[in-house]
Amino acid sequence: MRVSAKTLILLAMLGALTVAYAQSNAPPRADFRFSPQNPDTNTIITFDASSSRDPDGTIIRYEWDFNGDGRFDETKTTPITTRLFDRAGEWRVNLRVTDNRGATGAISKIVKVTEAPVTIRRALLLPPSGSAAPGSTVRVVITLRINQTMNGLGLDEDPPTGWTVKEVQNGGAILKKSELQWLWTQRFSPGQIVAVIYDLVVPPTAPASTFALKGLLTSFSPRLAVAVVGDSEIRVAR
Ligand SMILES: [Ca+2]
Ligand SMILES: [Ca+2]
Ligand SMILES: [Ca+2]
Repeated sequence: MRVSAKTLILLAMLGALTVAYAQSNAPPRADFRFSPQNPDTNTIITFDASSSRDPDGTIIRYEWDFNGDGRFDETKTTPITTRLFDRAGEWRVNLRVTDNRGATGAISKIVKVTEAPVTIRRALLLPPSGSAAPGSTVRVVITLRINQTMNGLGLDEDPPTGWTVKEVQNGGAILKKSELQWLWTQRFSPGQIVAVIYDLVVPPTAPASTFALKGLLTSFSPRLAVAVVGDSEIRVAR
């Protein structure tokens, strides 16, 4: 069979096109939403990037920079994440998505965070493994940063049922131990920091499971009731 030069050129062109097609990869388009729209420093914000798209493949990585410094603070393979902002401000949140062939897309949005009258956080001091053993002690540190003049502050914590509580530091409050409730009679001024510390003893009989801690901060003036945010789960491993 004789193949003309013209046919050979056509075949070569077709081959090049096929290679180019196989190698081409449309980049993904990044997009995200967040809610609520007007968070304060005690609001857990949900960031949802599931409206990001890759026209010819799938998105395999979501990288988040929450403080606009260009360094990613969190990398996930799923599109939804949450964040608390400790300080008020207009935070630039950057998202970079990566598709299954390594191409990226990015988007940036501003999240306006206002300052709550009092910013409250719970921190749990757990072993490096991240879980607690039955019979061990977990230290709980609750920090209040006062941002407005406040009167009649109260804090109520609800540890898992059957866990023993040991008071460590009451931050100038009166502790009603039966309720695990702290009450302050004094007036607080902006800039004051208050720390309440207590220890929780994991029952020796506790099953391997995850236990939730709940807390509520209330104030008489301004009238306020806000859930304690921050660390809220203790994983028990046997
Ligand atoms: Ca792609
Ligand atoms: Ca960052
Ligand atoms: Ca309580």
